[in-house]
Amino acid sequence: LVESASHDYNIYHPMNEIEDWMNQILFDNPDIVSIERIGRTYEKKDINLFKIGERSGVMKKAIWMDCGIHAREWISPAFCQYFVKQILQEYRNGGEMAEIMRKLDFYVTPVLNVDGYRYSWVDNTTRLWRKSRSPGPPGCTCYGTDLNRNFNATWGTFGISTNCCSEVYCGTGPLSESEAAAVTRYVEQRKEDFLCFLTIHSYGQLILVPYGNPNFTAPNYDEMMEVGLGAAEKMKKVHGMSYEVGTSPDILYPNSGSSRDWARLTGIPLSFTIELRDNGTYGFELPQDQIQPTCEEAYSGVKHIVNYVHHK
Ligand code: ING
Ligand code: ZN
Repeated sequence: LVESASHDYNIYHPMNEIEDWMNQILFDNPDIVSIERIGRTYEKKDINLFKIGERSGVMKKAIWMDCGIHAREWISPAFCQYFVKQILQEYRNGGEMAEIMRKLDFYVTPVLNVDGYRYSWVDNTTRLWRKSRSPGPPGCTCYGTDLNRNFNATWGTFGISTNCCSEVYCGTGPLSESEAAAVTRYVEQRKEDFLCFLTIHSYGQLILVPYGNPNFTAPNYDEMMEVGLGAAEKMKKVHGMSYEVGTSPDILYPNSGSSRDWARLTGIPLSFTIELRDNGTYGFELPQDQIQPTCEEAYSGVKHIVNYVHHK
């Protein structure tokens, strides 16, 4: 039933192959999958989103997941691909996931930073690109804004740089980047329907909860910590890997302008950043033989969060 059998989930794929795979998934599962373009990148490439769930007469609640906001974090789009394959398979098998997908839709963007991701595939010299690919402001010759510093969440305050050559350049203003604006516009438009916002990164093996700004605490911080700790516990059971749970100021350092913080601020009750493997041995260049185990453990963590949302 679920075809796309020719797609190898244990290797990293360039953007054109991910696009072909998306179309194949749509072709094979037209009853429960649709694709929507949420916007265009600086280089005028489509940013495509899957909507996955059983069709229903009423507006369904939904869970958001984006991958590949940072170009070099190749394990992140690999996880979105695995996640989509897995929920479709489980839906067809009629288990717990079929039940969940009657009630909830999954909105999955496999690659948000399309320009950056394509650039990271050009050659060895661009492999570790992180940012978008828009040119800097007049007078600055560097390219790219850190999309995870560009959202409207105490923008430009912590963990950022105003130097356009920096890896954490926050842009000329909130949502100066079309990619961040696309997510914001799309989610804002029906934000009452989104029960949970998940944004997938690497590396560090962390589950981060809002906020990156140490001066603010989410009203349901305790709830998010409990759900996050539950997810980490499930993840450890799969291959024994530990994932730390907390806010970024508590675990590492403060930041601002992240999509996770913006999602919670705009009213989505649960919001998490998941930092996949590893802990720095290979960093962003995680070997392909770790794709499967990383996806298996992450899936088990995400499933814990999804189950919580479903039963809440
Ligand atoms: N890390 C995230 C980033 O945007 C983060 C999240 C922020 C982690 C602050 C730790 C501290 O920088 C990655 N890897 O992108
Ligand atoms: Zn990242």
